[in-house]
Amino acid sequence: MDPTGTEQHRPDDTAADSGQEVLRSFRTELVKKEGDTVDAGWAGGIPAQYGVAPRVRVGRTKWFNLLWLIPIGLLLLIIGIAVAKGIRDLPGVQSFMQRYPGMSHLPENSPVGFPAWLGWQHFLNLFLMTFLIRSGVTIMADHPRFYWTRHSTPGRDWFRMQKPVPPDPLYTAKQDSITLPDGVGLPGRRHSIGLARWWHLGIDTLWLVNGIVFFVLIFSTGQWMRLVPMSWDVIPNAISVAIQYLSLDWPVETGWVNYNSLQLIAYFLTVFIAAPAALLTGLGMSPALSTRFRRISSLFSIQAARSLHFLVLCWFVLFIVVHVTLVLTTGALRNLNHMYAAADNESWLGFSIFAVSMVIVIVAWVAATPLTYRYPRKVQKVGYALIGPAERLFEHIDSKPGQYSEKDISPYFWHNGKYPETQEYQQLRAGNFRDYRLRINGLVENPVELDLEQLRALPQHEQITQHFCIQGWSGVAKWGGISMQTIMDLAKPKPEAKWVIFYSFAEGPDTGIYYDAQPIGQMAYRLTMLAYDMNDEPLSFGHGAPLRLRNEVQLGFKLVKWIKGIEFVEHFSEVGGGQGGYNNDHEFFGYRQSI
Ligand SMILES: Nc1nc2c(c(=O)[nH]1)N[C@H]1C(S)=C(S)[C@@H](COP(=O)(O)O)O[C@H]1N2
Ligand SMILES: [Mo]
Repeated sequence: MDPTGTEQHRPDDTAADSGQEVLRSFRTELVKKEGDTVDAGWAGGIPAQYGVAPRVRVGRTKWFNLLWLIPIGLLLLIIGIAVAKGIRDLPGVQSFMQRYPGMSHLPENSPVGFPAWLGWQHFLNLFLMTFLIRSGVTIMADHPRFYWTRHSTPGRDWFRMQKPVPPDPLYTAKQDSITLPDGVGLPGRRHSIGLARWWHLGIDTLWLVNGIVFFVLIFSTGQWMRLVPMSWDVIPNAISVAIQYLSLDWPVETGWVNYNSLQLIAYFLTVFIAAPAALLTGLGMSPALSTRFRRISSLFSIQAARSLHFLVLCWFVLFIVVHVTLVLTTGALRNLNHMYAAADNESWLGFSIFAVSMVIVIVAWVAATPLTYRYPRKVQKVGYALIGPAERLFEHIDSKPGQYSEKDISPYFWHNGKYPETQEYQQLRAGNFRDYRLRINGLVENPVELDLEQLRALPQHEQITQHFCIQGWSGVAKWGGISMQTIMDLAKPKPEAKWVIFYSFAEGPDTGIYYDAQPIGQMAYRLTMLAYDMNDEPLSFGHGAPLRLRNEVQLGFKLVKWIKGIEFVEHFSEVGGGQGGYNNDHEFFGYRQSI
């Protein structure tokens, strides 16, 4: 590491004049982001880094490159066609197909045709899904690995789009992140997860509203009967349809009245299984919910939720590819009239409406990334307006203490962030933090400076909890230190104090020290603490020595490491860039990201 030593704000005779020093705010060491756009200097000038083709682990150490699925899929398709053609004329198959022509009977009262609202909902769904998928993949690219347990142990990932984790013990998750081409990701640039999350969570609320309207309408109009298999003969009928497709003698299209059974199963799975699963697995990734609902999260860990969320995406992508192919190859004009003109004929009307809607989709697709780079602050604001109410709801969930036991502690705990390089910090570290002082000031009755001995003399608090980095990895560790309540009892915040700022010795990627603001209400939570020990040893350099924050209803980026000061303020807008934290100021994260 290169000690730049650009900051020398702690005079050597600190102890002597600590009387005034204790009142001095560290906010002068914060640097505002220059220009509110995303440009070449993004995230401290992090260079583009493309990952590797997606791979799935087979056995303990072998990795299967998923690009092989393309030739394998084609080969299987050809074999399938040959087999279907070969068996279709066999007498047994013939009588099977007569018995099961490919469609289940509908109830007498089921509706015929498609209402216009369905066309609108279908379009909105498609439109919103383009943003959801692109931003979702961008979030994935920030930690391009998947795991099944809450430990994100290198080599135990089941999927990766990145090389194996190098042996460097201080390798960070940020170094591990990968770039997506701008038109693919939303926005796509390496480590643009803050903006991708606004898109993902913000659009998601709209998608949910559209979905709720859809469910209400299909149940109130009887349209649901056309989407739910009501007899087991749907299975032999689906097999029959599969034989008809594969033997290239396709079933007669009757979608206006009744879907064929294979179609029915695909639609049923998409509407009633995949869409709710997308929501549930999404919620399963919430740190606030997973620490609160311990029982569920011990069976269904945050990493399992993230893996399943990704598999749901794979289902949607597969569905979209097959669905679009079949719509366009089984009588495109009639099919497009069904969904876009609510009519069952072969005029060009449906196609024309479809074409206009596609222009809208394509323009939005092409514009989304450049607009995000130009107006990231707006994306942050609109995203927060959309998802903020739900986030505020979750952040009032206080988690229970004693979350995990010793045996749950992760064998590997990722590092993240930018390490402190200032001379001030190097000197303290060289002196084993003998000269370290934690400064607590701002809107408090009793501003104080405490050295490590004094901190260790305060009542000790321990907890075993799960850390969740916004990038996607997690890990369980035991933390030892001081409950924030103890600090509050000592410093006595005034009634005007509503936010607590934590300042770090370390700079962020864009220069200026790292900091974060937290609502004072969360400081009284049983699991909010300052940690000086990790897994029964003094906190290591990489994990934040000598002191770091733990607040278990917040994501990792809020948990400032290498803390040098705590300041109680009325509102965070007076501090730094005014957005509530370093990543909020510089990378457009949210100040409330409990989910
Ligand atoms: N000072 C400082 N604190 C920081 C960061 C940082 O860059 N600087 N990164 C944060 C992020 S993004 C995470 S996930 C956690 C990582 O903590 P760990 O390295 O102990 O796993 O620290 C947080 N605290
Ligand atoms: Mo993080």
